[in-house]
Amino acid sequence: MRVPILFFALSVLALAQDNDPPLKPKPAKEQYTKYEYMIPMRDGVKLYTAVYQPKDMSKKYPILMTRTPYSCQPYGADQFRATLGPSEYTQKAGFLFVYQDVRGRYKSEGKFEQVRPYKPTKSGPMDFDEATDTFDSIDWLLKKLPNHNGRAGLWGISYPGFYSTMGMLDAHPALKAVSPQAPVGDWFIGDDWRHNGAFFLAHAARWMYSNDKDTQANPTEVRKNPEYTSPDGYSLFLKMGTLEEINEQLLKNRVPYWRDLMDHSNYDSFWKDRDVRPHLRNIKPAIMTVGGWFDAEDLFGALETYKKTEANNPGTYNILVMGPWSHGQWANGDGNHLGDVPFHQNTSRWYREHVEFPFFEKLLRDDKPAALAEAIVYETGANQWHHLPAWPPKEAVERTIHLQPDARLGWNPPSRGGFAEYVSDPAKPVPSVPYTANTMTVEYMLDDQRQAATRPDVLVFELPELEEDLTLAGPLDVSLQVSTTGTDSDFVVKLIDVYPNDFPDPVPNPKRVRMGGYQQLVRGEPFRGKFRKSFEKPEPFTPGQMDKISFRMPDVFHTFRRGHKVMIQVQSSWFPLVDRNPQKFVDIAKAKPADFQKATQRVYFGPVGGSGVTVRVLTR
Ligand code: PG9
Repeated sequence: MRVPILFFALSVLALAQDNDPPLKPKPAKEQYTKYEYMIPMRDGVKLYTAVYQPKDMSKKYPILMTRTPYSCQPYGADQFRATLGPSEYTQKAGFLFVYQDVRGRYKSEGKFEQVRPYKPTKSGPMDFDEATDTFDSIDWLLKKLPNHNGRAGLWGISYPGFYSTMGMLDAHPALKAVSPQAPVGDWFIGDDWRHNGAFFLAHAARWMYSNDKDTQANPTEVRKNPEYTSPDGYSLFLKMGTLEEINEQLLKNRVPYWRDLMDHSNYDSFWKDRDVRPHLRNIKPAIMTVGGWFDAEDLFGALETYKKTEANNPGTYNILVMGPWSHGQWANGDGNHLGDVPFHQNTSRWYREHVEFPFFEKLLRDDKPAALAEAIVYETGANQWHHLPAWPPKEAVERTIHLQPDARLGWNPPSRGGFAEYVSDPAKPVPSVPYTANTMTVEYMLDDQRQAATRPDVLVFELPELEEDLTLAGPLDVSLQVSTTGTDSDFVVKLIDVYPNDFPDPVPNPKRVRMGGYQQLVRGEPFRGKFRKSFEKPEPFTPGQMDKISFRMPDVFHTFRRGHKVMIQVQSSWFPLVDRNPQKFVDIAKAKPADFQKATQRVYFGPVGGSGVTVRVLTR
């Protein structure tokens, strides 16, 4: 919903820096008393809930709850979390902070289900889902806590972000403010495990190992990290081989959730039941969705949660915050850089103080919305916050960047047709990062792509050096004409900001990074070719025959500065970020070593029906 603040039309808050010393609230134990409860749900199952109550009982406080599958530890009424609530600002202000282990996790009773599907129709008064568990918990807290003010808020990052989204549905009337932060939206199309059907191997392997209770003898035990035998994930995963071998060797075939993912290679009801988007209707609380432009896990979910809530709930207070962040980077620290890229301001601290805190404080303590714009969005490349009346900006204009012969890009289709060709070899996939790592790294989404550009199996296309700043705001629509000599193949498309050769290095420069000619990834996504016609019913390619692949990459808000260049790279592997496509039409979860084969890929360009990326250009 458009927030009625007219002066917020495309305004820049250039002085958004927060150079004050960081706020240090009193230790939680001095300001709060902790209570532990087992709260009964409508079906009798009890959920472990910790309440941190301000010691000053002369006032009434709003409830601010988070629900987690990751444990509310430490347990015990005299054991305190190091910090309380979403930030130092809320901790200092005083809320009734509530932490709950979701159904079936750690100290809560019941059976856990990964991203439990929402049930739009309940089978009876005892039937439950995460929405009813949230409702029942708030209802109980309002009856039992002595000094609440009758208003509740809900927040959470990542998996707890998903539980926040669930709490928005059929919400308790006292639930006034919800902030899903990096929430899961759809696990097959763009979040966590699969992007356009391609499996995010390094992330899934680490997460499954650490988080599935079946890997732990004691269900209340803390999370463990995988026992990788090498820091070099590229050779480690390559040597393990197929997905079946990775399951055997790393997970010892003990993680049921991994098997679930492997049993559902196509977009079937397992995934569709977990797609929260169709249910984002009839939303009553105020919503602030928060995400990071470089969130490796749930960027898709954050953008989709905001957009679908906006589209389907015209009267609902619904705002979006997108910063230059990795997964959850907004919650801690200053947020003044990510990887090699500096932001020159304390973006995370600024957000916590000037956006998140007023959102909860005003709605929950004062019962009126804070003066926040509809879209508080950070423009990467130019390093500026904007307060916009809509996202994406309505004035952004669609234009297509066309792939051209001779490694060029152009704003018009080329006058002659042709193709660029490379051999993709699953035995030597393109490394996903230019350094040694055995997990998906938090900064991979803006890493330097120079090493990739040198590979013969990576196509590189460039626009001439920009004479004016070029700002892109909104989604990127990829359309490729391709052929492969195999029967299945991935196509990874990367939009890159190439810095000028004289771009200064950081001072100090402990990592000895050279920023001249840096190729900063702005957005990149894989597409698993067999899903080009349908995610439900994959189809093989006919070897050598031209075919079309089109898909949408998540929004960007990025300015390529004057003197920089726009680059697009196309490749068929991105390893070990994405599992290797055998390039043969098989169920990849069951692929055997002999299935993996080289393929010659062609990407075509031409006056009609060529390849390109449609962007939204913002002129100011
Ligand atoms: N992105 C992770 C996740 C979310 C939902 C389900 C499974 C994993 C997380 O960091 O919580």
